[in-house]
Amino acid sequence: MKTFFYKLMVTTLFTLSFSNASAFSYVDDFEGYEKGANLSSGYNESVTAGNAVTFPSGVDTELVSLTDGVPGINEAVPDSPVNQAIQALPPKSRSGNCTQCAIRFSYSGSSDLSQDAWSEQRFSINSDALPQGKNGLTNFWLQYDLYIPENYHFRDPEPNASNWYGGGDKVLVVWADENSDPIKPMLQIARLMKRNGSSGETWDPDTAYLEYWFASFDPVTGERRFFDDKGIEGGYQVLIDPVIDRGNWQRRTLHVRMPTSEGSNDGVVEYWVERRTGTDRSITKKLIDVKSGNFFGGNKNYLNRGYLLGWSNAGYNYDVTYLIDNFILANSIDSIDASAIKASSNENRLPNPPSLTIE
Ligand SMILES: [Ca+2]
Repeated sequence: MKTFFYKLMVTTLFTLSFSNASAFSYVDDFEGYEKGANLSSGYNESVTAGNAVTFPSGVDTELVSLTDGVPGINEAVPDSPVNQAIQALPPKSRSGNCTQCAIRFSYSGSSDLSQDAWSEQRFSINSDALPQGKNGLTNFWLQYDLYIPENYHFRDPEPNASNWYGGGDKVLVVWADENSDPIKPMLQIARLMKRNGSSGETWDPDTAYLEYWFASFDPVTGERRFFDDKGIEGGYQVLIDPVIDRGNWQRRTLHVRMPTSEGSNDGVVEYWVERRTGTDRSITKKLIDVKSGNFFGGNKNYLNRGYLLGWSNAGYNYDVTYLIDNFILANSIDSIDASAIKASSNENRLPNPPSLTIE
């Protein structure tokens, strides 16, 4: 299989150039893996040698079947939403027994406000899957589904702090090459909570606001430079709205196009969240929209690694479990569900049906 894959790549390279026709696309709905497999310890690499993307390590992640009920989630989880971009492809042949399978992320809660929490899943592009001379993707599309449980909460570990916002919990990080090298393109998306006001009033409890930054190598100083570092001033974009997101799936999509040169300033960063994915009440909003990025990465002008979720500075009062499914990493918009990046014309913030009252 691996040999065949290699030959296919070589043949492709001889006949097509990477820029116009050599599509890179990896999709994974996690079906057919072994139920309960520990993704934190390299399980995926052991069963998917030759895959274009592997999930080499993580923290407190495992593969679970939604049909069995998910440990740590009390409610019945709605089936993973269909992603047409995955559905259209032939199913992967795997020997495991997991159906309606997804990655479970377990965060441990504590009544101690100083206690952080941690769960994450790393992913990495297999260099064998790239054309010779390419180390990563300069046009990077990442799409995945995230389930936000009914007991999701976002506590304030420092309720007496004077900053209006706090937190900084990791949501998604992507970068080039091994993490030990600090000077390389690296994009981090995190989330902030809105703290109590000066007179003790609470604003938007449990609402998560987006913050992000993008750093790359500065050829002038030889140091890391931050292209963008947007927190609360970045438009007050809501990442998790507890009223509509609890008990639902979100389809999240990140697009990064690296600048073509140091002086071109044509880098792109875009990020969309589709809420209530898989229902007839889905709504989509674009949370990041950058079209003039100057984050050229020099000889590392690409992305090839990342992790999903990650460290929670705020921690949790009690255990919270998230799910991720329908993972796509590609170099073309053609490989993702493009319907999930069409912004809705209005933001229908109707609550979920169980709490809707008609008078
Ligand atoms: Ca699945």
